[in-house]
Formats: sequence, structure tokens, C-alpha cells
Amino acid sequence: MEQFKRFKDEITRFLMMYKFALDSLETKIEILKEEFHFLHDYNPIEHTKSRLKSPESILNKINRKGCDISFPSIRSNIKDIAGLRITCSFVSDIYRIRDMLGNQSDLTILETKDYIQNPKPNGYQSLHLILGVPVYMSDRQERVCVEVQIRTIAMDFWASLEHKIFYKYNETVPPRLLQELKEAADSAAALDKQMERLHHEIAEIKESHMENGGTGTKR
Ligand code: 0O2
Repeated sequence: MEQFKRFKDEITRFLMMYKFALDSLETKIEILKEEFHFLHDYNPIEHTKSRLKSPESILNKINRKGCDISFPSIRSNIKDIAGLRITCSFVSDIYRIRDMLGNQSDLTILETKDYIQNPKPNGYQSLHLILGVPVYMSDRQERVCVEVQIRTIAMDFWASLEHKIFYKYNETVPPRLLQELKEAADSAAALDKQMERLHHEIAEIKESHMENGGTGTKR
């Protein structure tokens, strides 16, 4: 019983580090968001969502990978214990957010998977970063990994539907649905391109309007 309690305390303390890393990253993002809004009168971040992997899902993943079940092994082999998803309106915002995070002196971008430049065969698109985030505990400083997924609203819409279908069919999705999902991913990418183009056009119109000191036309 004593051993079980000690083990439970260790897991709780271990996961706490990841929770603190997420808390501090979310605070950083909130600050960037507010400052960006103040400077540019525009918000590149629509919303953020964080999650911590459960001990059960950490154990499943470490078993799947065939790695040791120990805290050091879990730390070095599972990089998505803490996950943060950032949703934005435009593809250019995704890279702007990546750069803003990369410019923070205490954060390190340890890994980048660009599924926008290289979408997965099923159509999945997102920018994945593994960030090294410092965590200040009462007796030490640790650096832990946080997986950040940055995507547009259209990419997020697609990924959440695909995720639901994948689980509904217990991972064996009928080929017709896979084909339709791929087509939907292509449509989402086309929509993202069109919205980006419109966004730039509107920004240019706004700029020349400001330069000419004119007044706008109401919708
Ligand atoms: P959850 O519950 O979202 O966390 P690795 O983690 O490096 O061992 P992998 O597959 O190389 O494994 O990592 P990758 O490619 O960075 O993708 C991990 C996460 O991206 C997944 O987490 C999903 O959140 C998301 N993802 C990747 N591919 C797809 C996809 O085809 N469809 C959808 N909907 N999401 C995807 P988890 O662990 O699967 O689940």
C-alpha cells in the first residue's frame, strides 16, 4: 500500500511538470496575442486548447514503442505528454506564430514536422512543433517537451471529423470514405488559399484607404 502511494505521488509530480509547462506556454501565448492585437489591430490566434496525456495512454504509447517503463525513458521517448493546439485563421499566421515562439529566448524548437508543406497521404495538414519549455519547481529547474500543433480553422475542422470517423470505424475506415476525406482535405486547403488571398487583398485596400485618409463604405 505504501509502495502504491509512493508510485502514485511520483506520477502526480511527474505530470505536474508537464502541466506547469503548459500553463507557462499558455501564458506566453496570451501575452503574444494581446501584444500583437495592440500593435496590429488584428488577432492571429483564434483559440487554443491544451491537454495532458493520461497515465494510461502514456503507458499504452510506451508499450507500443517497445521502450522501458521508467520516468527517464518516458521523458525521452514520449514528446506529446503535454499538448497544445493553436487554431488560427490563415496559413501565414501559422508560420508567424511559429516564429514568435521561436523568438522567445527561453523556448527551444526541438523538432518541426510540417504537414502543411508535406501533407500526410490521408490529407492531414498541421504544423507540429516539439518545444523545450523550462519549468521552475521549488527545488530545481527542469526542461520538458510540449507538442504544439498549429493549424487553420479549416484544417482543424477536417482533423476533428477525420478523428471521429477513424474511431467510429475502429480504425478500418471504408475506402470510399477515405477517398471523400482526402477530397475534403483538398477542398479545405483550397479554401485556406482563397481566404489567404482575400485577407491580403483586404489588408492592401485598408492600407491605401488609410494613406488617402478616406472613409469606408458600410456593408
Ligand atoms: P491525440 O489524442 O490527439 O494526442 P509520435 O507522437 O512522434 O510518436 P507521430 O505519429 O509521428 O507519433 O506523431 P505526429 O505525426 O506528430 O502526430 C501526432 C498527433 O498529431 C496525433 O496525436 C494527432 O493529434 C495528430 N495527427 C497526426 N496525424 C493525424 C491524422 O491523420 N488525423 C488526425 N485527425 N490527427 C492526426 P495522437 O497521439 O494520435 O492523439
